[in-house]
Amino acid sequence: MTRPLLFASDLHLSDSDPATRAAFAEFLHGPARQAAALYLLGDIFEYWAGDDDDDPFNAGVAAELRALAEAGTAVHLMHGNRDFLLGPAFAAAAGATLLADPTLVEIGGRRLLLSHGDALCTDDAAYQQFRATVRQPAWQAAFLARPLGERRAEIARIRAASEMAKREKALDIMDVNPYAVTTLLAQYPGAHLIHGHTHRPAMHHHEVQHGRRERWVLPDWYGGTGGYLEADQDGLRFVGINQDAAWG
Ligand code: LP5
Ligand code: MN
Repeated sequence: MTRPLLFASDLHLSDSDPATRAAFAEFLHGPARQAAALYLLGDIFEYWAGDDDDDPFNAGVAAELRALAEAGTAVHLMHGNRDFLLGPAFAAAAGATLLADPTLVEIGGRRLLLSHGDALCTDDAAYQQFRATVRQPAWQAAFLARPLGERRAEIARIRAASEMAKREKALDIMDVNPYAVTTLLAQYPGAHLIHGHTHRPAMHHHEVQHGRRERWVLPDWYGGTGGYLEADQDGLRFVGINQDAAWG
């Protein structure tokens, strides 16, 4: 029996949702211990202002991830659109590796392409423009050079602007674009896609290069409920946390 790989995203961990924080701790001490590796595919935190943020909440999460890594489960982190400033200091504290988006992994002869998913929402032009700005290394360096308090205030402004903007957007532009999905998968022959971000857990099929590829969309975590995707030599399956996983 090979130990499984587990995939989760969009936990949005913060002080203001203690039930989800507790559910995550239980998950790290339970199913995650049996896994060969845990992949957290972005938006692990509600937002990330920089690795120098000394909030003990963050240190607590890092310590629990490190304990998991030290118990023998490899921990991998990918950036989301809310925590793309997670850096090498946090990764080191968490005993984790930071993955590029996308990253290809393999288990049981299956190729799995991992992504947060926001880059595939190509119809959301305003977001893609914002993303292109804030993902520039020079821009990030300048932002991180500002005092923590200023950064937090700027993030609060952006979050408010984002919430306003989302209210005006049609639901379908905030989902992945099918053409962006097939274009990405065409670069990775035979691979299936796993992503989060949209909070629309499901398994979809896409025709790519005369083959049928799967796209597994991870659930978000909220108010103590959540879920993850498990992959082993027998295949992939959703597992719910404090709820039924009726998505697959
Ligand atoms: O996260 P979610 O799912 O609610 O919404 C996303 C998109 N919004 C975002 C913004 C984040 O939620 C909040 C910011 C996190 C902290 C970032 C760290 C530090 C950055 C420092 C910046 C100074 O990602 C939302 C999508 C939605 O997903 C669905 O895909 O629609 O996108 C928007 O709403 C963006 C708006 O359309 C346009 C941008 C508004 C903000 C403008 C502020 C100007 C700042 C200048 C910097 C270039
Ligand atoms: Mn996201």
